[in-house]
Amino acid sequence: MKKVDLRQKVLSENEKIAIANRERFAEAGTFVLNLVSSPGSGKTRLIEETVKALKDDYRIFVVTGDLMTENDAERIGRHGVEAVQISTGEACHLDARMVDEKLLKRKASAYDLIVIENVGNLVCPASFDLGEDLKVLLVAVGEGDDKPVKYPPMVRASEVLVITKTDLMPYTDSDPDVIEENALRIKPDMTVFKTSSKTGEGLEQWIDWLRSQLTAKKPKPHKP
Ligand SMILES: Nc1nc2c(ncn2[C@@H]2O[C@H](COP(=O)(O)OP(=O)(O)O)[C@@H](O)[C@H]2O)c(=O)[nH]1
Ligand SMILES: [Mg+2]
Repeated sequence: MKKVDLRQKVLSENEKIAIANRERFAEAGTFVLNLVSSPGSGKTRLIEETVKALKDDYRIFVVTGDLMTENDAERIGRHGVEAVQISTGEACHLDARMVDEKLLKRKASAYDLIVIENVGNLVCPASFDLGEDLKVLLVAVGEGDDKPVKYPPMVRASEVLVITKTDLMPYTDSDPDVIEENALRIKPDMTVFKTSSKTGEGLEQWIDWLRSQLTAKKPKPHKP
């Protein structure tokens, strides 16, 4: 009897849509980030800080994914940028079709930067390309310095590591340098930032890097 690999089929369907999404973003010159981490590592908070820093210079759209609630989109929407929630129900990740559906009514060319906050989970989102330019992995101080070596597929899938909540260092036995070393053991060419959304530490470097990426994708953005 012939065995059919259903998982492979689902992934290829996702890949097709991801390729179409990526082409659309490339045509529009829209830079797209896909933020992945455990629940509570500070994705929404980092997006809030990013939006505050960039919203006067760039047209930004945020897509947030969670199983339930519109909380994150509401938090980000308060800063005056467009934010929509995808409630995945029981799904542990966003897929390319969900992102495509959220963008159908909004032309990608209407935005310079799209930030996608994936469902909090260090496993499933690694396997699903959404058509983004880069996956950004967040690991918070205090969540376990060995997280990168426990979840290597997520590290391999990500180009950037943001070590968050550095302000918590005095209260934990966690060391951001150890988190960084563990990630670089899996993927030596990762770009690494160490940030605190509470004190602002390291945010300037993150924002400067993001500006350089935006300029590389579209040299002359339309101001909002
Ligand atoms: N002390 C501190 N708390 C933070 C920082 N970033 C996020 N938090 C808090 O950590 C909790 C989870 O953050 P959130 O952004 O919702 O995480 P998400 O689930 O990854 O989106 C919230 O109470 C945040 O206010 C930080 O840099 N320092
Ligand atoms: Mg969140």
